[in-house]
Amino acid sequence: MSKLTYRRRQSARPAPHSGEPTYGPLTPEELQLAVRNHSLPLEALRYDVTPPGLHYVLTHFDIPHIDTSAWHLRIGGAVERSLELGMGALIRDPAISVQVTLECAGNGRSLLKPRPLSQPWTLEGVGTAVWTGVPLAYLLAQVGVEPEAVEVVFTGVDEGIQGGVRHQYARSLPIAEAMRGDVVVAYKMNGSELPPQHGYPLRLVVPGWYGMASVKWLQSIQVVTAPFGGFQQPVAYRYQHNADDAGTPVTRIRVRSLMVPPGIPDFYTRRRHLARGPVMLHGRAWSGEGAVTAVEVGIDGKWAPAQLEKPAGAFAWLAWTFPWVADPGEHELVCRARDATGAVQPLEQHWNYQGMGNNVAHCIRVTVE
Ligand SMILES: Nc1nc2c(c(=O)[nH]1)N[C@H]1C(S)=C(S)[C@@H](COP(=O)(O)O)O[C@H]1N2
Ligand SMILES: [Mo]
Repeated sequence: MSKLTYRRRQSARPAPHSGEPTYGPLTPEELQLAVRNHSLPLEALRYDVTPPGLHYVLTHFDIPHIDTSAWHLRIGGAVERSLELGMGALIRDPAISVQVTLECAGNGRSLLKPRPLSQPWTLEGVGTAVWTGVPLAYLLAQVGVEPEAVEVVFTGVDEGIQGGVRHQYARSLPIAEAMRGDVVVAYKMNGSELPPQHGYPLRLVVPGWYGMASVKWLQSIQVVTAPFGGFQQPVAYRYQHNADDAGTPVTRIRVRSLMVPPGIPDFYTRRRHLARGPVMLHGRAWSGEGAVTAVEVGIDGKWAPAQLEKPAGAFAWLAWTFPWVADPGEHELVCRARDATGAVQPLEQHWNYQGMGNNVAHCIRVTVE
């Protein structure tokens, strides 16, 4: 892709993925993405910390194969002294562990009508892990950020073409977010080295932000004095009304809750079947904007508050429970959460051009025998 085409595409604000939103059956391209990028099976909401194979995965291009003996993290740009660090040096730096719920900004996309063509998530593009590594703020203090710095750009090893533009996956954070004490340059997930699909050997984790900010396979950290203009920022990950709308950037995770489906599933339809009588409903709730303050469960349209447990961290999901006495028939179970900003999950999906930040209430239909 020539520079000229890139500029024209940027100004025309193209669909970052693959054309106009559409109705109708999933395309072969969506299926191909769906089998590469898997979601959290809802029954795994039971775990406070998601076992790595059950945590959702989203990778735009290919999972790189990285030889750590040759790999270095470069830190530079508008800094007093640039640094190059191998894994050996990084693991000798002070470390922190943070328990964080990550969610893909495109979660819920395939439920939209019309549907933006991209990774076709239903509602399960989420997971919680304990990430261990060096605080980003510590590394930035080591290199000395120049006063005119405005953002920090994180670049992954992985390269591909999106929206006709060839690039390495890269995202930036405003300086103030990059300086937070809980943003981590992580080399461990749940106490073990990062699995290849989650960023081995090193990734960024930005608690509270949708997943796109947490750059995997980290290769460089560059402090910049003007806003980053790479593809994944001014073009992708925007709340847009249409292709020509510049939109606003996608940042923090909107409040959401999910429920462990009760009973047993039908193999093909996943419809739930359960026996009559008392049943404890379980689920999780999280928000990147502020603490979750309430979860309500609606049984056939009648709402009541769920019992909340304490989350393991400011940006980790909490567990909720709700006792229900199931009587024979067809029922609709819905959960919705509220956070400290007063935001509540909507009962209908918000539509936007890229299918970003949808946080519709979770609805499960059950048959009680
Ligand atoms: N280098 C790189 N980092 C990346 C991505 C990517 O494609 N390449 N995908 C991003 C997106 S969109 C999400 S939602 C999260 C997913 O993280 P996970 O696969 O560890 O769950 O990684 C982010 N970091
Ligand atoms: Mo994502």
